[in-house]
Amino acid sequence: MTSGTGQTSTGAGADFVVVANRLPVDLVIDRDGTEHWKASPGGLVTALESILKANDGAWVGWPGVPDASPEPFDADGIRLHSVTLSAQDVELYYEGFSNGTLWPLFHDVVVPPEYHREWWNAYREVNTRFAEATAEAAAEGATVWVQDYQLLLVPALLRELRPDLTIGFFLHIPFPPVELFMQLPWRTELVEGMLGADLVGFHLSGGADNFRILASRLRGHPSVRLRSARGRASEIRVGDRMVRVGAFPISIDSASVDATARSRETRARATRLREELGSPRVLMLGVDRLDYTKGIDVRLRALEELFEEGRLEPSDVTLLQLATPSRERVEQYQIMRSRIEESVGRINGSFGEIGHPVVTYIHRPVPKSELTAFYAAADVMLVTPVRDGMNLVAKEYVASCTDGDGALVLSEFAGAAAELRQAYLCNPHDLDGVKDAIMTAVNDSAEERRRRMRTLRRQVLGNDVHAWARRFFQTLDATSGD
Ligand code: GDG
Repeated sequence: MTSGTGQTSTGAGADFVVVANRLPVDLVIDRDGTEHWKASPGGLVTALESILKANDGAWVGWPGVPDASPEPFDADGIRLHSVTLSAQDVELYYEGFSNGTLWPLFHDVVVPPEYHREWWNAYREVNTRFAEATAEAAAEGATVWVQDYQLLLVPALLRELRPDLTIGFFLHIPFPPVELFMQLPWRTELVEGMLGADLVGFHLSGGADNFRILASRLRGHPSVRLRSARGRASEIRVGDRMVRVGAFPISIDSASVDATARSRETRARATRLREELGSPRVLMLGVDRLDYTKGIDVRLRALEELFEEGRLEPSDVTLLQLATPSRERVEQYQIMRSRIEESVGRINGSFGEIGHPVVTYIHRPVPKSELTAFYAAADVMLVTPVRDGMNLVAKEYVASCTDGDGALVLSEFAGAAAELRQAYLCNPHDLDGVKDAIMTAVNDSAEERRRRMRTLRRQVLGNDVHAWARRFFQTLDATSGD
């Protein structure tokens, strides 16, 4: 059997296939040219691992290095199928259409999206390659789960190749209002691509509503609202098929984060960290991929003004800001990085003391265990995106706050705000509002902070990523069985 990646695969295919831009492992090529694989265990792998193993599962994705085309291989009981991307594919499909067009458009045009036919052609071509690789990897009647905005065309392309499959699609980022989506020269193709799925999932019902309205405006696909036990859903008629659309707010492996945070090593590391940072009265924390949607600049401006106005005493406060490198070849990311680093320098120049900066800024990834210690050590977590599909960092902080004394300042524009109502919510476009939320979080009594955190922890520990995947599959099963 020849796969869409031009490689030979063996066996009759998998009963359950996940399709995502990236494989759950990265191919690493050392300086001397030797190749090895490194696990990149994201939330999705954690959520799907047991289902993948129990169902003869496979994963289709890009190994993260241009032109790499390894044979399908097994890793931890999951069969991995690589889709080969050339350096030009990475530039046009990934950095271009995915991250220069769709990402900013779907995040409320925080920066202007660019529309280039060359990017679109590459996107369509690469999506076709993913669909072909998946068609080869899936057994007769298999269930396929396509992930995210890089692969919006895959559901329809795959259905054409393999009408026997049950296809789910989940979008990890917000789905924009109709008025914004309509800017896309290729809007019809993209919506039809998504409608190739049996179930289209979003984090929030607002995204699902936007999609439903768009599908009926653009192509006259009629839709009906459904009432389900777990909230609203709807169905869209596409020819003789019904496509179900619903909200499935993603979560984290809460129990595992909680256990790591409780461990003796983490607690010791958290104590040491506070000492290393000069034992501040208030330790604030920001953890983000360095992305212009995350509002790192917003929180820095808020802090700077609070220091200037004397509402916060610099010697009392330290902000630890972890900004993991991301999409570094995309121009808007370079611009944002310079702006953030300039602010950090300015704030430290004005308010830091020798040996004691007020902002400690780290621009490199840290190990997961270290990250959990950061969460456990922090008094106030700052999550201030101008738009975010969900924001798992907010949930990870809550799960790590095992002593119950911590405060989450959370943007209303993060999907997580729909569930985490007891956070110190703020509008990131209203700087005074952000400052007030930070001050309330700092000045509230320990009792009030604990009361809020108790409710937040109930929410996060009671709704984990396993429940998320279960709900999606139950709905997908019900949809395909109709
Ligand atoms: C997209 C959507 C949605 C960060 N730095 C390090 C590190 N991280 C981990 C965090 C967290 C993850 O990365 C980031 O997840 P977010 O949800 O905050 O944001 P996106 O990357 O933008 O994710 C988002 C998500 O998809 C899921 O659907 O919530 O809205 O934009 O898990 O912990 N992990 C380690 N070192 C780091 O330095 N180990």
